[in-house]
Amino acid sequence: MKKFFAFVAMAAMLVACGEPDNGGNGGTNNGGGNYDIPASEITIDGNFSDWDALGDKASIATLPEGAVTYSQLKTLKLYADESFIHFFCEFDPANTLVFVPYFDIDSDGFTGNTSKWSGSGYEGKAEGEIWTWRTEMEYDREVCVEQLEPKAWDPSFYLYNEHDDGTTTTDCVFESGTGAVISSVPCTTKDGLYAFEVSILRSILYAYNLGETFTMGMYQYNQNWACIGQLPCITDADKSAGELEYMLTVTLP
Ligand SMILES: [Ca+2]
Ligand SMILES: [Ca+2]
Repeated sequence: MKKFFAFVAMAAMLVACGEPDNGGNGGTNNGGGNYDIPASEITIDGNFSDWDALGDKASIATLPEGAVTYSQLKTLKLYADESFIHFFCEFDPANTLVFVPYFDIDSDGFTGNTSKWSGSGYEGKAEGEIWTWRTEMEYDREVCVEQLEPKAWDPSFYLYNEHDDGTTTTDCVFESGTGAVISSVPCTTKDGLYAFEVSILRSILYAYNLGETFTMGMYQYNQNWACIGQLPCITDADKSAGELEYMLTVTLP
């Protein structure tokens, strides 16, 4: 639980500081946070030529050839600089509701939650909707009935905690709406695909105690919270052959 309190303290400190200033990043500031944000090689503007310019400085995962379990997420790019962890996603938007990045904070595949990638176990995640839906009440619960418009991603952050008594909990440590995450609204790219780009202020991840390198992967969920996209991923044939599936490595400068 030590991490939890450190995270909340950092969040409170960030919310308390400075005047609004998006600096060189110039993106959609989702919430009410006030930060001085320095310039970055990635500008959150829905123009992805800055990602092309990064070349192999970015870590990139693409959908492999062959049958895969979840196929709607086509490309994931990750890049970290002194201030931000940036990501880019290109995806088939059909029935999309939520994107969730997972962080293997200790780069140890045997610690944390190992239910998503066989070679990586995550301790941190962030959940945010990327599309609006019209909802209706069905009996006593609200259900998504019509996919409407894309929207900027504004997640809440969670830690997966294992306790001494053997139980596990997933605890929210940082709510959405702080402005510490800057996201473009998904826009069309090619062949019916959409893409968006995001910058996460590294300061809000300090309580995750990220090492110089860590691993990160992405899930795309539909309106019923069923997975429809995953990167990185390996083919079903490679899974059957016993290969391990790893998340993507990110190196912090
Ligand atoms: Ca851009
Ligand atoms: Ca781990």
